[in-house]
Amino acid sequence: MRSVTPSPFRPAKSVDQTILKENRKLVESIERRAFLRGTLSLGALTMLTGCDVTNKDATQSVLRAMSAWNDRVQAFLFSPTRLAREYPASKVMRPPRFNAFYGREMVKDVDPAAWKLELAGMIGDKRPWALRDIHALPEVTQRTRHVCVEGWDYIGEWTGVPLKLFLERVGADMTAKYVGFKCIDGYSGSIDMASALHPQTQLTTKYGGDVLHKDFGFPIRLRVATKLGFKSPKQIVAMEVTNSYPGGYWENRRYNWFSGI
Ligand SMILES: Nc1nc2c(c(=O)[nH]1)N[C@H]1C(S)=C(S)[C@@H](COP(=O)(O)O)O[C@H]1N2
Ligand SMILES: [Mo]
Repeated sequence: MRSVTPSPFRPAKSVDQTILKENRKLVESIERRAFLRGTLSLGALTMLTGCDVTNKDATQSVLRAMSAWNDRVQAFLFSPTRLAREYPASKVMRPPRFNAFYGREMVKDVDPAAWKLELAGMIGDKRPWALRDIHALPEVTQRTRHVCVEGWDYIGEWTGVPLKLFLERVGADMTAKYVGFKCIDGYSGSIDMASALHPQTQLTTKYGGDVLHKDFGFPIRLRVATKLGFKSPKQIVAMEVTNSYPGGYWENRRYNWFSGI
């Protein structure tokens, strides 16, 4: 991770400014280490808020301010051209490691003939896409590291159409702020446009050279090599280009929105 030079930390108004000012160094170091995990200890929270952590409103507003600060810093540091490291084929894990907000036995089957990708928002041609039309688009392969916020990771091989190419193809407004996704299991997620246009961000159809297994996103999933795993929705059914912040399943549960790695 690149280091962050001291930046103005802007806490919520309800918080004692003096305490935050005095502890700025500490606050920033705790905050840097904690944002990747999306969690803070009770002790750290007490330090940050300078008050009883059972005061839920003050704690929440500090966390919200920190998360917003994280998003701004990360968006600022993000380089649209810097590539995530790629690995040799021998390092690829087969099968990959499953994760979802529910058990594997609950993963839904998808009928590829009936499945459609719905398009919404700032897109010129909003006609839904059939799977065979997505398969006909040019694909690229990447071998990169998938990092889950829970603290595990693996190297995988994903093949699919670069999201940038797909966005161009449907006439998306590339000046929009967000691209949002909805999934068959009720999961959702959203990314900033710069990350959507990154060369390693793809709509994935294959893992390790084979058609995606449903557990890993069949028929299509997003793969964002520059972000934590929860930013790559699986089994996508709808995509939206928008200027209104779409949030997402974990994003709405307080995970840091940008979550760059
Ligand atoms: N539809 C859907 N996509 C999802 C999730 C989910 O619960 N549902 N979990 C996310 C999380 S937290 C991770 S780490 C990755 C796991 O991807 P994998 O099973 O291919 O390793 O999927 C992400 N995409
Ligand atoms: Mo994850």
